[in-house]
Amino acid sequence: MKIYIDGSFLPESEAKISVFDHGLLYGDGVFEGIRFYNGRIFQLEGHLDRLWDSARAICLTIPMSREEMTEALITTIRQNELRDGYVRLLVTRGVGNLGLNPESCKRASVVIIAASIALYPEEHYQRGLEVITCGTRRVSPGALSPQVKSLNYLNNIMAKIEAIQAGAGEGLMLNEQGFVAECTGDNIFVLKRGVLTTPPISAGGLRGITREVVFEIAEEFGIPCQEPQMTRYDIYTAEECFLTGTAAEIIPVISLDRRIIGSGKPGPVTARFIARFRELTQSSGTPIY
Ligand code: PXG
Repeated sequence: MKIYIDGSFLPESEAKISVFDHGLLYGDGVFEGIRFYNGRIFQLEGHLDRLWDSARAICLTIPMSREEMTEALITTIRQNELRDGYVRLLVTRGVGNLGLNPESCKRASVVIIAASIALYPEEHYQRGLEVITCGTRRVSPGALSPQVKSLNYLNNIMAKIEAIQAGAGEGLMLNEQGFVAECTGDNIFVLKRGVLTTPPISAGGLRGITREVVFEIAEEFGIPCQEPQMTRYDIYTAEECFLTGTAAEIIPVISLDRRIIGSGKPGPVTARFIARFRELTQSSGTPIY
């Protein structure tokens, strides 16, 4: 594997970041997780928009242009001779001294890892996921906007640990008011009486790129989509439920807190969304080769 660090391509054993990088010392930095399929980068512009927005929100200057970033991404994938996989793109605050002040960091570092992804097991898509509600609340937007895809994912990790300990496939996170925000690394949708619903961004979830693609598919299908404040009740009483994320794509949910959702099997409308999503991943995107 060849890893991009600040313009160089390094083998895995040499791809290292300083212990004085504030990305490590404080989680001070931002990232994106991007997929490429069939030799094309999926939803590249959306990911770059979000990366630049995350950086701007934390006063971090990305030390290259969007065009240079695109070039670096494409070159990294080419160097690894991949056509399908996952890219982890990080921008860290860079090397500084032992103190919070980011001004001690002279230059941000850019790291790009392109890997062939370990997909979620196919049985998860066939059988559907069991989800539990986590006690850990999603961090409040007044403390740190959940729109910043920062290198500090402890809030989500604490919730993920709860889900794992409960033997669940994913964990549902509520906001401080008890409304549904999202899952630890995915957005959530439910279907009921022909309407698709997902929590509004104001509830504290990330504006997921896959979430946006699902809106487009819903429009294509003529399925109305709403973003009301949601509670767990709306999920318990749904006919179908699924999660969306770059890693998971679209994955059916069959229970929440051991209460069966709908028939207890992945729903037929969910299956249509999955099929259309897979078509889009195979047929759209920024060419790599
Ligand atoms: N919410 C959170 C908190 C996320 O981190 C999503 C929703 C879905 O957003 P996208 O844009 O991917 O549709 C994410 C994204 C991983 C992994 O390794 C997690 C994400 C993306 C890629 C990999 O678990 N989370």
